[in-house]
Amino acid sequence: MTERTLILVKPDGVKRGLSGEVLRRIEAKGYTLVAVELRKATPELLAEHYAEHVGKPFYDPLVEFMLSGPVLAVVAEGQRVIEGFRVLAGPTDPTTAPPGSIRGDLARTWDLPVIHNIVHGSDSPESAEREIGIWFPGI
Ligand SMILES: Nc1nc2c(ncn2[C@@H]2O[C@H](COP(=O)(O)OP(=O)(O)O)[C@@H](O)[C@H]2O)c(=O)[nH]1
Ligand SMILES: [Mg+2]
Repeated sequence: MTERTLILVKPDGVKRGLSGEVLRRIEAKGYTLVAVELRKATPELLAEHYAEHVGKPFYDPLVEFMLSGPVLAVVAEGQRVIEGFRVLAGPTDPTTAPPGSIRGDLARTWDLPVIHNIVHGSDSPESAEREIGIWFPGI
């Protein structure tokens, strides 16, 4: 069954000129781009997007980071794309993310209050539906 996922190239990725590289990897894997838009987040939008993290110690730095520049918001489509993009992205910690993954190849650890790891990808069908509704209402 075809499904859709919400992907963000975070401000670190956009600033470093890696938007095209992330899109290239999504397309090279065989997924279809449904929507691609350079966007400026807002605190309200991020409170919805990162609802599961509100109140955690890294939440405020995470919001500040996500507001530090534009993000590339993407909807991609394909069989098992939610799981598939999480594998393309690699685990949250870029130091131990395997080479070959976006985070493993393109990100590293810095002495910063929040992890800079290039991309966000929805983690379940429920998250994907919710997040696509937040970033692309009406799609
Ligand atoms: N400083 C810090 N940042 C974190 C931590 N966990 C997550 N983050 C940041 O918050 C984002 C959202 O966290 P999460 O949903 O758990 O990870 P993801 O699904 O792999 O992006 C991550 O991508 C990181 O940018 C943490 O333990 N410490
Ligand atoms: Mg997450």
